[in-house]
Amino acid sequence: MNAPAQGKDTSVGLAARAADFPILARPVHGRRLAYLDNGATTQKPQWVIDAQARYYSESNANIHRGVHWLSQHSTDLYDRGRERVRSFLNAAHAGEIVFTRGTTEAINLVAFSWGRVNLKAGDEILLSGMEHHSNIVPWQMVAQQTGAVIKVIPVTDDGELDMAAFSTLLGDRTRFVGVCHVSNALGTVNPVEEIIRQARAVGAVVLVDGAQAVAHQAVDVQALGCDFYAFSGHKLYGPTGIGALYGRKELLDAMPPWQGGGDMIHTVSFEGSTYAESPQKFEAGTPNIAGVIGLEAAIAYVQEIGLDRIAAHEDELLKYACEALGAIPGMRFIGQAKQRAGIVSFVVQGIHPHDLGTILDMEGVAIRAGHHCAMPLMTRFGLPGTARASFALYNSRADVDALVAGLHKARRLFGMEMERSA
Ligand code: C6P
Repeated sequence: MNAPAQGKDTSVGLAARAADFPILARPVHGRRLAYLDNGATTQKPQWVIDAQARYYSESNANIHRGVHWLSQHSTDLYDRGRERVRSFLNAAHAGEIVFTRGTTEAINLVAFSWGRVNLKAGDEILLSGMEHHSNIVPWQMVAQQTGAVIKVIPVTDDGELDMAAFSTLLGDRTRFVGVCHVSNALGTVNPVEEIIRQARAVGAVVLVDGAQAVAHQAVDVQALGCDFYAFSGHKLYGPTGIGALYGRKELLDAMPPWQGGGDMIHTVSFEGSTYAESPQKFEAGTPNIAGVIGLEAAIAYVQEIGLDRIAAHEDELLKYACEALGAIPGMRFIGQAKQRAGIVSFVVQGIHPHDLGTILDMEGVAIRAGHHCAMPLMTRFGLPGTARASFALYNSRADVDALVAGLHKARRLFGMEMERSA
């Protein structure tokens, strides 16, 4: 086996940033933690943890309600968070940013507000075959209610979208196209610009699920030309329970609210209510104010480092990992797309992914094993699941080395490999 150079980290200098993330210093099962489950959620830098704590100790009050100073101060911080997300995605107006609990809620908002009003029997919803359940199940629910039909863009053996099939599937009846920017289960970066261009040419509305993209590459929703873009804060070094939906102003303005309550109304009487403008119209009830503060801090953190540097670092780690993992006997990569983000999905012949996950855990290596909430994709590859290592800015070659060593250990435990002599 060609062992990768041990220890020496030639990546573009970001691994030192691990010191910003207190959790990475804690051992797991007595081992140094190699956290490679960033697709599930990233760890949080002290900067984000402090921003949220400071909000509660210095600025906490409900927003949009009080005339008192603290409430106005808290409202200003919340609005600053919206402006930060607007600039992060390069949306034209802050009003095009709706805060949600995360990607899942953002997609449900579109499905239940836009979808229920705009879809009718016979209309076609086109989804990619590598969607996360979050971008499948809400559309199935709306299809059941409206009579719309779901069509699927097939995935090639390399884990890319079959673009010829996509063009053929697009037609007069296509009203909506839903596609992930980056596949959580394969790491494939989809050609979303081209998908959006073709979809909009037939008058379809396009939602891009950016859950696995925003922490790894710069996103410009105006350049993309998408109608909706969804992401979660917790995969972007921010807190859980907060995310955002970008929606084009004309669409958001025309969409009905999907939840009713305080803060989303203009007037209320028992005869009927009128609603606030977007985005308030979609943010019923007291929002996750501290989450917005944490998300704002997380975006500032990422912007300070630079997404280009993060992408280069993760790309270097991906190449290093693919070379090292590829040398392990019985290794099969699932997804070999030409454009990939820092995700490696694989199976090792003769060892169930869950067993791999458990053995690696005992070595301090955290990966994800299973169907990754992409069951139709696993079915496409004839697998119950895969093992997945996903990278973040704080990962280093040492983390990959720990993964490789853990996989050799798993093979030894399964009697596939002898102890290597020193
Ligand atoms: N994927 C993973 O380990 P939420 O849970 O709303 O923050 O994100 C849902 C979601 C939607 N789309 C994609 C492409 C995703 O990857 C995810 C979350 C995690 O891959 C948990 S299943």
